[in-house]
Amino acid sequence: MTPFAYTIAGSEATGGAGFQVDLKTFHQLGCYGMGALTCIVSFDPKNNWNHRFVPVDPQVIADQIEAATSAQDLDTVKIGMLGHPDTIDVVAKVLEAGSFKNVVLDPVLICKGQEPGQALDTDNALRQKILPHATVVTPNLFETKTLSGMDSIESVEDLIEAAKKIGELGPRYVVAKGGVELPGDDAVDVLWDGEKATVYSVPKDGEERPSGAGCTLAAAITAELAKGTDIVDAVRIAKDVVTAGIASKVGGHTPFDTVWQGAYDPSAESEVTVS
Ligand code: PXL
Repeated sequence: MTPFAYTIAGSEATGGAGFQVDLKTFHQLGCYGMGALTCIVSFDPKNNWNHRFVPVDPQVIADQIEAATSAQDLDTVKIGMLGHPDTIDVVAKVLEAGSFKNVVLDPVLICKGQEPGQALDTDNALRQKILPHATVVTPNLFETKTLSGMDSIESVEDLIEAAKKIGELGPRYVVAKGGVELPGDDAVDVLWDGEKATVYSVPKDGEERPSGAGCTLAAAITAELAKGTDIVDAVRIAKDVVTAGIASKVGGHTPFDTVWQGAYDPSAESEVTVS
């Protein structure tokens, strides 16, 4: 039977992040993609490509989730950008009902263009109301520092330490991403499962972070969990999808490139070293 993968995320109108990336990734990995839109982000080319952000009405978010979960038995969901405390309340209620076996949370903490006060309320609500329901959380280096409370993360050992601290906040698995910012020649991610750390490495491909890498990683983990893949392999496959997508990144009239999910070849040998 076709596996179903579900996302609750925001639209990013250029197709380089958010909901659009999630559906492309689900499809590339053989899942039937479905989702609820939480907000609409339209970058502003007249203003340095900053974010213009519009939240979707909370009742409309609830209606979308009702439609999808009534149409199919969904057990795996990715949570992307929520962006507003009212959105978080709606999604928290859905997660509290406990019908999802796998909840993959990409903890998008900052959206440029939001009021700083409201952004802080959103971050706090995410931490208090969504994070405890996550099966997997996938913070980038900035989010890892924020969620762990560690001032500096300069090594793989620091990244493991931070992942352990985030694990204490509730999620079963923590995938802390070093990305291009963590010093060293490799892009390193750490999976903490409550008992041990698994370290995933590939050589860095440039020093810029293309748009959509984080969304692609979390969506690919979601797709693999929906297919029944175990977490250690799901993270490795997801990192292969991102690595292939960065090698074939797409440029445009934007100051950033974006990851191309269609570049991933499941029959190719893995590029990721796992230890
Ligand atoms: O990459 C984080 C992200 C997620 N979701 C949406 C976004 C962005 C970044 O721009 O716009 C909708």
